[in-house]
Amino acid sequence: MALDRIRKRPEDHAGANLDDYERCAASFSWTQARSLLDGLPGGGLNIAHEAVDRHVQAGRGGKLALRWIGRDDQIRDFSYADLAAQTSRFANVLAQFGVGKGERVYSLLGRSPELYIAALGTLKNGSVFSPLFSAFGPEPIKARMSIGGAKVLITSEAFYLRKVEPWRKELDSLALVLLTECSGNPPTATVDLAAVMTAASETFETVRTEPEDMALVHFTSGTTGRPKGAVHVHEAVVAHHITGRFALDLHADDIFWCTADPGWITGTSYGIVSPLTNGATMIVDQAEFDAERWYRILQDQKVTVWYTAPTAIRMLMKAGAQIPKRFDLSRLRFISSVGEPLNPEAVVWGVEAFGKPIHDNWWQTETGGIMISNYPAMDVKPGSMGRPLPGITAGIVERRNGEICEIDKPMAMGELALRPGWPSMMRAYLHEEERYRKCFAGGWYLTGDLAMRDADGYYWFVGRSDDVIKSAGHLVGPFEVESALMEHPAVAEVGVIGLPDPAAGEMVKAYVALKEGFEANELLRKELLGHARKRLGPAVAPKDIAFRQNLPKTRSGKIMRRLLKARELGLPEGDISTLESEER
Ligand code: 6R9
Repeated sequence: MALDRIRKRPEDHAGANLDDYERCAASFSWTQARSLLDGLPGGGLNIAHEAVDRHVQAGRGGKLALRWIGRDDQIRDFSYADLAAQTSRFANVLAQFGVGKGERVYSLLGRSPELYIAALGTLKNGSVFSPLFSAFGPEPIKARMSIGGAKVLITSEAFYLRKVEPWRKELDSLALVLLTECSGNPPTATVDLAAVMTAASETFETVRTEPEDMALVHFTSGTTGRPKGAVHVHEAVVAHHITGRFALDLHADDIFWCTADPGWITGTSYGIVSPLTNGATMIVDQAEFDAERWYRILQDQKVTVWYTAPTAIRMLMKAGAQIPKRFDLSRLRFISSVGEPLNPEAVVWGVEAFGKPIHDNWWQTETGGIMISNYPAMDVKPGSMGRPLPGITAGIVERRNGEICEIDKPMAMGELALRPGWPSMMRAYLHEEERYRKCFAGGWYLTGDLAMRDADGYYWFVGRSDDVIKSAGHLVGPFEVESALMEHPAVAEVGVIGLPDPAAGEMVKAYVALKEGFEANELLRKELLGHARKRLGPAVAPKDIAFRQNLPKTRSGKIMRRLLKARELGLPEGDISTLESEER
């Protein structure tokens, strides 16, 4: 079924927060958005206060804040008052160990209640929270913790022993390791979190943070170099709050399920902060994707707003549109997706399976919150990311004679750019002044994505302007993968690219040239795959490796990933004027 527009009728969006896009965008101001929140006495602002304690102080402490569903279906409920108490305990634990304002607290946890408590407790203590994805292997963990100067790590005993302990001594800054799921006596130089939590007090006065104080560091990947730590400040909460209202249509009586892991920024901005500041009930599922399980959660938990990702939607599509028919999904009011291109077929499939379209939206680790979105009260054009949030000015730009110019022509391709100044914009890449500066030109923040805007102001994603890979929603930096493979004694050179994959969007593939004396065979291929998986973890490691005698390189010796990709896919090779002659 080809559909160029899914029309919205008034009954489709009765009571929506954003009931008239044009009017709302015209009258919007960030000052007004800020006035929806409390603030701390004397002009301070703290994300955890807005997410949790504000509701308790206003008499809403009994409301269910977080329902956690364990892998084995065990349920643990936390009211806003429970969350306030638990996060205060955690803040007290940090304070007792001398962890202060601005110091970095990392998590390496699956989606356990401790992760959510640690995130908010860290912010209460005025410290900076940096969640790592638990599917990372030791290398990505070590790189991110050393860039950020981690002072504290909270992780499970099993993760600690496998992924951190072997290199811990190399990280001088790491003073405290708090362990969950301790099997007995905690290993040397670690602390059993449960024991210190029990002993800690349930009251804690939120440390006074200023709007511009650092709150969160989320790591993202570029084409080259080390991972980039995008710095977000407490002021970001203004954007988390208002974009949740507008783009996800969050209301206080919603039951909201964001399926993202907090190790990815979506799982923090919208899997912790936004639903809580909006006073909703949020669902967290510890288990990994499973089609039946997901429909059952939507049904049993009476989920009203659901925020997920294209890879998951494609997997649901694969399982068939008949399965959802077996479940009562009548409470589901709004479905939304982010992270990769959402194919028009998926939007239309949503209508078939759920009786409503899936609303795509676009943003990045750097933007901290949703920037472009489809809204309840706006027609959906399947395949389009929608229109800028109120308060956000977007444009399509190109570089002409070194100057950044806006392209006004409908459906002309250029780089997607945003006018800086919204509250959740990153304030820096940690210790990477130059890379940060390069993101801005001509009064724009340049996103690195290529896009088009149509005559109605809808944005259409075209692709990325760099070599970063988006696999199952996660950004993978080719350089990080190449570096891990280069450590293997057999590897002389390596180029890593993303190839189209029907489920994951893109699949990481490495091309390896071997050193003299090594033979390209299946055994070595498997060994290299295993080596990469062990170092990098399953979320980052290549799924496939091919041997090449020579890799295409520029005259300056850089591997031309683009050319590798074009050749693999049989596409035109484009400009190869810088290509060093190669023996094929
Ligand atoms: C939130 C998040 C950002 C990059 C972004 C773009 C891609 C995100 C998209 C999308 C097409 C969408 N991306 N949303 N591409 N359609 N709706 O994903 O952050 O992990 O930093 O990735 O993801 O390429 O630049 P992050």
